[in-house]
Amino acid sequence: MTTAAGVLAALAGIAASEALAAVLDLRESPVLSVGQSVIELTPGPIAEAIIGVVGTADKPLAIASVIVAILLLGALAGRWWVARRVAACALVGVLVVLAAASILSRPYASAPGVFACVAAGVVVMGVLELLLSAGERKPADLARRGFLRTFGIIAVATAVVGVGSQALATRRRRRQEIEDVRASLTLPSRRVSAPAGTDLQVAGQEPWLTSNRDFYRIDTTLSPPLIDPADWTLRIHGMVDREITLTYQDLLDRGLTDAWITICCVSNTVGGDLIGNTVWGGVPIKGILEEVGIQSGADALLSTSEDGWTCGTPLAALTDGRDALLALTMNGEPLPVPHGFPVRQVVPGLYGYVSATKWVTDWEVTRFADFQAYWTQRGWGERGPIKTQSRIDVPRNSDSVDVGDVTIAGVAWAQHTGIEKVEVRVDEGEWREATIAESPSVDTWVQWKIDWSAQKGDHVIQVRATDRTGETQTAERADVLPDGATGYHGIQVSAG
Ligand SMILES: Nc1nc2c(c(=O)[nH]1)N[C@H]1C(S)=C(S)[C@@H](COP(=O)(O)O)O[C@H]1N2
Ligand SMILES: [Mo]
Repeated sequence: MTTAAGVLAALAGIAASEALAAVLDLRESPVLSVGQSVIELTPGPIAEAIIGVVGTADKPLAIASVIVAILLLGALAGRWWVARRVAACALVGVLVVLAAASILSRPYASAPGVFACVAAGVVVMGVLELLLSAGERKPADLARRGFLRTFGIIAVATAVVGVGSQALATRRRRRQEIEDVRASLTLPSRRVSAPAGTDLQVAGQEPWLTSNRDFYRIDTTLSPPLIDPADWTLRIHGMVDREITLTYQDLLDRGLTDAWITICCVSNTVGGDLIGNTVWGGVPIKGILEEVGIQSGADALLSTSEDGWTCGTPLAALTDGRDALLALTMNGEPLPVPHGFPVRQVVPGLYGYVSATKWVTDWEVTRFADFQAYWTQRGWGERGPIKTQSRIDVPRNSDSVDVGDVTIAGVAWAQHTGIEKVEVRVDEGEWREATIAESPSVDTWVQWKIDWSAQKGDHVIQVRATDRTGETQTAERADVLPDGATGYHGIQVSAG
């Protein structure tokens, strides 16, 4: 019993240290570090003899022997725990000190690494205490049952933590590999700044050009797919004359087109911030579809991502000449991993859920009548054209402003139609037309601003936009479900 408790306590300690190493993102876990130290401290001739026998398995062998040694010493600590507590604690303490010394002697010596060793020691003693001390004051029968139950619980927890931390560590390494590949790519488009006149530079206003870092992110994945561009392919099939499979290099060979496009989420509430604007670099989807030849009767492109998310896009929007792209870059950089690296779709004028497939790997040309995509299965609209909207960014809702001159500013969007005018009213008075900034295309949002002479008291400010077909956004409030929110954005401020 005491031996089993000791071994389990040692395993729990190892699992805890591995978990901390994974969570704290350590270069080496304590076990790995001690294994390295063992290899380095093994005298040359002995090391050579070992390598002669086991070959390149010397590293796994070193780690395995470290683990076996820890388990044996754990068993010993278990046997000593009840009768020779001080000796048992000292044994655990010596192990912790040795592991910490090993960590500190490594090139990437780290305080968190030492912390992981100490925590492991605490876990070992905690488990021994739980398993072996609780039974001391109970009749043998009860004690045995209690021991088995506690033993089972700790064993399961140890297994879960152990496996989980290995999985996390593996994923971390893979993410780093993909980030390194991404950083080493040199693509033919470069980071750019906002074209002149697009940003009104009103203090507190969101920039016209959204940085990759600040770009909203929406997807159904818990952790983004990690795809090496060298392995990426896009299979195109369905109602086409020729099935083809494209590689990343195929796309690069076609040359990248840059386009300013504001994308937004159907879940963006009135006044919300699930919207961002940047320059995307990619290959026009239209040309690719012409190459494969769309058969008559097809009206949809069903795209699937590496993680199995699906999206149905009207073929009309992909072939009418707008800048619908298979994008490789976002503001001149390879797509960030969370935004679809290595390749995603971007289509002006459609909400993301029906157009902007990230990590896209499969295209089926088909009919809307023949499938339902991820969100349409869940009650969202089939087509998802973006609704004209406007938002007040300055002042903020509930702000206090000074009496007198106040600048009201914000953004408005009607992707692929363009914004004709933006109007603002205070306290349901007359609509007054705001100044609209420049925009390089009808596919982006525009900034607007207007001066207001605030009088003392509380006020309600509202905004509305009119698109270039002359249609003014509706005042009628609609929820985001099923196909996008409507209504005027309004804020309350008090002037004093
Ligand atoms: N693979 C995949 N692509 C996806 C999604 C997703 O869940 N999975 N979400 C879509 C939705 S709803 C939106 S609004 C946009 C958001 O893109 P972003 O995260 O780059 O801003 O991605 C779209 N592409
Ligand atoms: Mo979305």
